[in-house]
Amino acid sequence: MHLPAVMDGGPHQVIPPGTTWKPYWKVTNNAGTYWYHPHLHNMTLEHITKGIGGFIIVRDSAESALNLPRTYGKDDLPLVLTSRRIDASNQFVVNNTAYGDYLLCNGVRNASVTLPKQMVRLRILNAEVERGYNIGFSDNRTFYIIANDGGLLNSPVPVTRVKLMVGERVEIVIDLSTATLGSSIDLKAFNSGQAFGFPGGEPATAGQFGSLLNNMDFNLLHIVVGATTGTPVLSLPNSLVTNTFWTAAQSVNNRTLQITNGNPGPNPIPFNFDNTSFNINVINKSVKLNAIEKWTIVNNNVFGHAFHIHDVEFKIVDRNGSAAAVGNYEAGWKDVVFVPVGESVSFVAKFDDYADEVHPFMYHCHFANHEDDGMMGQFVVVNNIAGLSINNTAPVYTLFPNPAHEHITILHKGAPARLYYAKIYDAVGRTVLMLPKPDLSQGLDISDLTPGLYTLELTDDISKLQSVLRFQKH
Ligand SMILES: [Cu+2]
Repeated sequence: MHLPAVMDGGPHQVIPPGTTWKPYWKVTNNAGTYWYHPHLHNMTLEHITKGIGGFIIVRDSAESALNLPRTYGKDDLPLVLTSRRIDASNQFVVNNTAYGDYLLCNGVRNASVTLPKQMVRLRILNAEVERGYNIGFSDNRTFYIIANDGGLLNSPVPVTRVKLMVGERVEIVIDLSTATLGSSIDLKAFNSGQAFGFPGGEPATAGQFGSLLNNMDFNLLHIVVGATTGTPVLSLPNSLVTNTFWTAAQSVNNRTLQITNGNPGPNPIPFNFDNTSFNINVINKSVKLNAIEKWTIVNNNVFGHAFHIHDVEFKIVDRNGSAAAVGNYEAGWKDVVFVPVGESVSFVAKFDDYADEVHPFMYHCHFANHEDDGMMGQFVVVNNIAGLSINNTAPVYTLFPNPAHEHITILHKGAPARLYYAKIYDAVGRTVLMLPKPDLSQGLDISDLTPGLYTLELTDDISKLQSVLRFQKH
């Protein structure tokens, strides 16, 4: 999502046990289907496998003005697709497993649903570790793509198949209005016979890159046609929204990232960018606030990858240097793009609104195993204003009342302090509260804390210098 980096929850934002982290932001993304999950480095595969994640469905006035199915659970269903391997103790296998053996749709095996005899919208997320899906229906019918990762397309795109890689979302509409009541149809992955480099096309049925679902067609969701609802949508609008995309000609900075092999050796790191594996202490790229940039991801490696970038939605402008090679199924705003083996993809994005020299945003392969192994980098968006004088002394804060019960007021020169971050530690040094950019106009809310002595670590919003104060909660 487009939000301040300090609210983004990247690998830097560890939430210790027993701690509450309170990010907040104004949602400015287009209406669309988004999702969240933890981003602790080296832990993404395990966290996603164990099921921590969820959808964020954004609505807005442009989408609401259209005659589209949007009744949640009736004619508008989010579908999270993934698969799991299960061990002899009926536990999810976490280690050395790129592909599961059993497909789960919204956490259910052999999922089935009754959908009304009318236009129905499916918001599909690929939440796999690595597997891609070549999605279609058992009767090979035409369906309509209405949205990519970052919102509605200009107009519905008719297809019979759409490839969905890890992290990607697609909103589709299917027309069940002419189907026979009680008949059924299957949403399927047509994954047999894919070109080499399609994740899940490998022939093996066991081992790290094997799976009982590899290189075959399998069901995602069994659909039974039920009765029409009271106010059905029976046709699709010819046009949806008018997107204004950034163009390659507007780019002020072109970057190229090579997908490369990591260091071979006893503990090999399979993939990275520009021969550099992720290092939490290294900022890989610096982008100027408001810059429009073109990034080209070149994959002269041995397998396909799903490139994802935080903060922005981008427009794919070429594949292998050809604008015509960009599919109309991926013509909208995107934040994940598949880069097949031996190919390159260019996209253009504008890095607006949020500058922060301390907290970075991430870019990475969205295959969780690749990301965990170091196929990730970080960038800061910087706002270099000439002549800006940075105060490099820490402000002196006033704290009252102290002891306090509900709220504690933090003032700097008589006004509410402007903080980049506030952290509260208990008497034994445990972090209990982490507050990025807290609004201190009403004071700091300490009502949830148990009585005791606390340490307050305040990071100034301008100088980023830290001050430590103590208070008592009664
Ligand atoms: Cu990858």
